[in-house]
Amino acid sequence: ATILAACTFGSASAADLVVGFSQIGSESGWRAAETTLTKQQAEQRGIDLKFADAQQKQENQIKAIRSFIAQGVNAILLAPVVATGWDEVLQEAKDAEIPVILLDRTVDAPKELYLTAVTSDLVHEGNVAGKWLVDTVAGKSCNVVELQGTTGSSPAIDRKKGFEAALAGKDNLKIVRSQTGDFTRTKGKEVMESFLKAEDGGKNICALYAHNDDMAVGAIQAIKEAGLKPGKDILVVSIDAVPDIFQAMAAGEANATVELTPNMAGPAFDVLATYLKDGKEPAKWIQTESKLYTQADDPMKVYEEKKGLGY
Ligand code: GYE
Repeated sequence: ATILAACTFGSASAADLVVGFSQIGSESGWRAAETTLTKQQAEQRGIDLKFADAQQKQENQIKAIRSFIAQGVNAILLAPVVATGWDEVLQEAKDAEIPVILLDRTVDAPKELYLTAVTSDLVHEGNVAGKWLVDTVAGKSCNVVELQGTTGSSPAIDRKKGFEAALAGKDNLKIVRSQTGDFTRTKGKEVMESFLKAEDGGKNICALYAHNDDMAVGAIQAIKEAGLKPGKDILVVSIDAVPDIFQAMAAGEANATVELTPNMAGPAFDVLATYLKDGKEPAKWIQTESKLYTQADDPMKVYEEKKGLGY
């Protein structure tokens, strides 16, 4: 894997390319920023980007890919909503000699069916979050509730795996409830409400681990409505590092987040330009960085910096 700085704004000449982008939807602030940046990066490079929003449905993504193939685009960007069910349509793209680059999520398909995947190390992100919680609670007993991402998506699978690996062997920490909030604020709030009701109003809950900040922000609302103090009565750790989580941190209502850059398209367009120019195949994985932020990292300053970056 090639590790890239969080914001790689390459400017490889990819002018006149036509690229189809099958985007999952706009379920989170992070995803909206990824879309904004992808359009900006295409514009900067003179790429004609055909954008398709799948409203989080795989069948819409498959339809969009088939449409891009019929249009004869030069390449396809795909943020795969779930990890399985892609082999057939990826084979169709390969047969049409149209390279596919995966953004921010991976697929369970043979690697020769896509050119490369630009993603973070999703297991590592969950592990960083888990290690932060282990260190923060020290030996204190702590019941954890978990808001999972979209069921069957690679981030939901891998962030769970990494978090559980960090808690392995720590008898004082226990995940008592775990359910999908589908990466959205609304669902995150709803599911957290059910966790609070099921856990004696939240008295037994010491921490929330949310697979993204949007679900954490929704859950923070639910914790407050239950009369508890998020960030104090219930620790809050999540992933993405979107601006709103830093506002919550500054208010003492969230504790930690693991950064995911929304600029996956910059590196994708760079390797695509090189590949289309001289056929040089990139590594199958271009890994983006993951950085832990806590309340000690001047959250309002980070909030201001982030606001300008596509959010
Ligand atoms: O964390 C979340 C979005 O695929 C890793 O998808 C990405 C995740 C991201 O809904 O905000």
